[in-house]
Amino acid sequence: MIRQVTAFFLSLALFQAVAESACSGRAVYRVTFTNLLTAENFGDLIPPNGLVFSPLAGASHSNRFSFFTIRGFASPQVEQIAETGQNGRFVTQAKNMQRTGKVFTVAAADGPSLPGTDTSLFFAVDCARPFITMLGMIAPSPDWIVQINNRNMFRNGMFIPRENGTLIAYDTGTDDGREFTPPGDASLDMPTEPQMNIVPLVEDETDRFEGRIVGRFNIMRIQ
Ligand SMILES: *[C@@H]1O[C@H](CO)[C@@H](O)[C@H](O)[C@H]1NC(C)=O
Ligand SMILES: [Ca+2]
Repeated sequence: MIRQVTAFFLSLALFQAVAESACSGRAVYRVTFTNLLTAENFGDLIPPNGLVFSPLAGASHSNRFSFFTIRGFASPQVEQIAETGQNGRFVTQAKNMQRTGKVFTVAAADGPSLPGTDTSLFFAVDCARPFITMLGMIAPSPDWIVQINNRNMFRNGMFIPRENGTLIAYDTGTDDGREFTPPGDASLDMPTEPQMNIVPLVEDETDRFEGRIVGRFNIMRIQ
């Protein structure tokens, strides 16, 4: 019995060694968000000039750190992005986390993604930090974001070559507003008390986008 158990743990250790050694090197990804929030696509559902994505921010990181998860609470850093479009607190947090080794690349766009346009950020990943998180506010809005989170670039023994998909709106759960109101207007700030989870906006029956795709993401390995 003891011998069987020992053999089991030995083979488990061997398996883990093989699994870990299967990853080596690093890769660089270009992550592009396309903003589809144009009047042409959404008509009367949104303001006539469309909606922007606030300057996107993101990071590559390990599985020991998550900037946010869907159905979790927004951090103050994510709340700042969701309600104001400013990513300063997120970027500061990510840079501080770089010193712990849990975050690899931190990237932020220098301007918003206008309706109908793309914005790309670049992230290096390695075996210890193969995850990418990137987000921006749908602006103006109360607390709605587009995002990819904790997306693993190392799958089935390789750094994936590419991936694409759709972006929907998420409600960050920190403000109760339902209108496309200008940011920074304190009279329109309606804090959600108590704070709610980050959830797809389509789960709210008043979803202004009626569950439609508000953007696309495209991930491409470039190195
Ligand atoms: C998205 O990915 C699918 C499946 O890999 C592929 O067929 C398609 O060409 C990609 N689209 C874009 C716009 O890259
Ligand atoms: Ca909300």
